[in-house]
Amino acid sequence: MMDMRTARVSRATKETNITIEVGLDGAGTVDAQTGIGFFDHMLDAFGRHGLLDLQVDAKGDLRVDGHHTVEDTGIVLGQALASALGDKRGISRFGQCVLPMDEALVMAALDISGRGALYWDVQLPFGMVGDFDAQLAREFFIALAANAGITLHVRQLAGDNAHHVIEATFKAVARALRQAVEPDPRAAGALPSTKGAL
Ligand SMILES: [Mn+2]
Repeated sequence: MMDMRTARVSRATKETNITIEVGLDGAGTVDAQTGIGFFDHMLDAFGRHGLLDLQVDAKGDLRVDGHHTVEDTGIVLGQALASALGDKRGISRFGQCVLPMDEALVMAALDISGRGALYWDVQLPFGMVGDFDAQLAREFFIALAANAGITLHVRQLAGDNAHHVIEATFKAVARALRQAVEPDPRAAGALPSTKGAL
């Protein structure tokens, strides 16, 4: 049995002030307060379907727009995930999910590689979903992948409703992440890498 893998990260700039607590071995209990209702809805889905315990307190310069708040939340969540993962011994490392949500179908595949990068093929329209700029979904995942040190592929296979496509994206990444951070019972605590480092 691994120790509880949790982290708390705070980050303050002239644009945002964000504190995130995450538990990888959680129950999907989420309290997300970002001032952007649709983004709170996405973080709620992310924690619930990733079985993360997640607290997000983000105060950003929403008088400008949501960009800094969403991007910086991705940075801090990525840092918190990396910290909670610790030395990464015994994890499954890879995860994937093809997630349907009504007409939308989104694939996520990820590798907790230590090399953070997003490979994104999702066709989202310009414009808002509620109070959330649809373009910010990509910005969030760029920041998350870079700061968590995960190789993240996200690919839209179908879908034309922006709410569905974005929500399917968050859920697919969450399910893939849940698989990848899960302890591999056959690994006996070893690091899943041939080069001895992740
Ligand atoms: Mn929804």
